[in-house]
Amino acid sequence: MRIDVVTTFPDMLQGFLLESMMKRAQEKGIVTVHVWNLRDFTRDKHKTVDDYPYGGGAGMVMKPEPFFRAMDSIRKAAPETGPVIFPSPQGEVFNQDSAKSLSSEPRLIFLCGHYKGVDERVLDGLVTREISIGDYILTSGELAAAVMIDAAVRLKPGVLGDFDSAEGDSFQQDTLEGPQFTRPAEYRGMKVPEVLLSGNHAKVKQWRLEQRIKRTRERRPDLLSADQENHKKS
Ligand code: JA5
Repeated sequence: MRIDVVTTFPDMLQGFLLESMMKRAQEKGIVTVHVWNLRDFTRDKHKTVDDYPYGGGAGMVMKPEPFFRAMDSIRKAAPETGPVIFPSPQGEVFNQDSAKSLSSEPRLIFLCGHYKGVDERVLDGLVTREISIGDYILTSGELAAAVMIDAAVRLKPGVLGDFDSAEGDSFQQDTLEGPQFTRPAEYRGMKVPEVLLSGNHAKVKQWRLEQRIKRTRERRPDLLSADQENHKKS
């Protein structure tokens, strides 16, 4: 999979691309990421990427030309097709199904906005998916793009080891994770639940399922289906 990101703040992405899962995915050759600086596609001395809004009003709007020129270069650099994503609170809301759909694309292109927004012709002429990562305001699209990239890339075969494979994750199984403990068995008076020290694997498994369901019922009852409630009884 090839990922291209167009941004006025390349450094906002570099850190996360160089660490942890994203680093390993690139080392294994499962994904290649190219970060493009939008200012490299300006043609004026001051590398201007924004301008005043037609019709007036507060805030600046990102100019269309640098985005169109960047897309010309990106498409020339690699021909693979895939969605052109604009992170925006106006978009469809991202979830684990969205992550799965992105993870199976051969190519992802993210165009990151800043300031008040982007000239509508960028959305009409270049963008194929406008995606929100939730109902809150961010200053720019980079962090939202990073969230979507992380969620998608970790689902690609071979990125996670067998050990922490995505199979058991929350949402993959529609319940939250239960509590986890490691040594020591007692710390500052706080004890690890007895069942986990018992060595009884059947009891441990049943306890963990109960804990997941209890936590999900308390915190995210919207996730709980009748199916999982039935599991508990059996
Ligand atoms: C702001 C110009 O879903 C949360 C999001 C907030 C936000 C996103 S996604 N993009 C932008 C942006 O501001 O491009």
